[in-house]
Amino acid sequence: MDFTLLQKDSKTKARAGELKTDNGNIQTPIFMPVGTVASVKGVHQRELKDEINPDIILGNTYHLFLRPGTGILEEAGGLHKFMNWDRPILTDSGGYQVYSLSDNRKIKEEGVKFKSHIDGSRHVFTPENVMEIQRTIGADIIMAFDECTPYPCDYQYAKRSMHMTHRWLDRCIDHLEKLPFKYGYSQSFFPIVQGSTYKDLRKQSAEYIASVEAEGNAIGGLSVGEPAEEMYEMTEIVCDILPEDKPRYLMGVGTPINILENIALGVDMFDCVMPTRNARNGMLFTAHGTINIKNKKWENDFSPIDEMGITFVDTEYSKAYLRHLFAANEYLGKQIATIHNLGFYLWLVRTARERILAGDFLEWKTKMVNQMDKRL
Ligand code: PRF
Repeated sequence: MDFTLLQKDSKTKARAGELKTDNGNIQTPIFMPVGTVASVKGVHQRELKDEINPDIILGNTYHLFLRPGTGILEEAGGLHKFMNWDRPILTDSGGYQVYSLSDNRKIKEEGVKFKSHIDGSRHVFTPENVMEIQRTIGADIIMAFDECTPYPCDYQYAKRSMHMTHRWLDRCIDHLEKLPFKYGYSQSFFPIVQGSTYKDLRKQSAEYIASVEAEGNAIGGLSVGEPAEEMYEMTEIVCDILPEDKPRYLMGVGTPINILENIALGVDMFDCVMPTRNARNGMLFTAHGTINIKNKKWENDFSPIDEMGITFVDTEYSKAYLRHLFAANEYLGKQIATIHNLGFYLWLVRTARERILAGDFLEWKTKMVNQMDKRL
């Protein structure tokens, strides 16, 4: 993997770059649509490629391990072939899903014991087996096994957990060296900064993560309920320490405004379920604010879903029609809303990149943040 920094913004810490992987190039800043179980919910791969056009998508180790399991993925020749997606994929390590989804999890130095949210079956994740599972899934970028602390989190817990995440990182790295690539292309490994909302812990963690000199670095443990200002403060501290010539990935963030603010602090990569999950609940993101399409006010509004027309659904369907589909609980409503939201998120990061390259990112960001902070 090779990362080239093409432009640094002069008024903010925003950057535009290009990340090259064996399965294709990624223009940064980028948003990665979440395809948890080998599917970006409700969107065909063809629509995803032709209409939404992300350079990379995300999958989840936790889910793919439980279903379909590594046996099937290996037989298929890896996740790309299994799901018919020939562009880059990143897999999260399970170091978050296991805490948010499974029952009865027990975190120890050795690893995490948990019960599947699907059938209650018992499993263990360790730094070692999570590296093995991610080799078999075969994503282009794989993540370290970490503990994502909750918010709020007391200082002593956050400190102990951060040190354990660092020890787990060493185990991930040691073990990966013993595991060859499986499918003829290489995989890059990203470690994850933790440290909750404590400045000294964040600094310490960022320094430790930087010291392992990985091909890219991630920031975890944020957007877990803390105020946005606190998240930005932590991102800034961490980005100022992480190496400039490596991509920075802020995990699980966030709203369109969160994304622009974090780009301004030096983040290059994002993922979040918000555009897809909120779409299924009838929430649409636009350049002028958010829309709850279930609201009665759209009942006889025959104007296009979004005048901007980023994807075909925006201009081919009216708000009144989409509201009707939600009222009637039709699948198509969720599909249309998902395509709209992902199209908008990808437009947002593509435009941020253009503005960084053109030199007027700050002016554009300020205008957009103001505009988007509304409910229509
Ligand atoms: N760790 C991992 N995945 C994550 C997070 C984390 O801290 C977050 C936090 N927002 C989202 N996804 N491994």
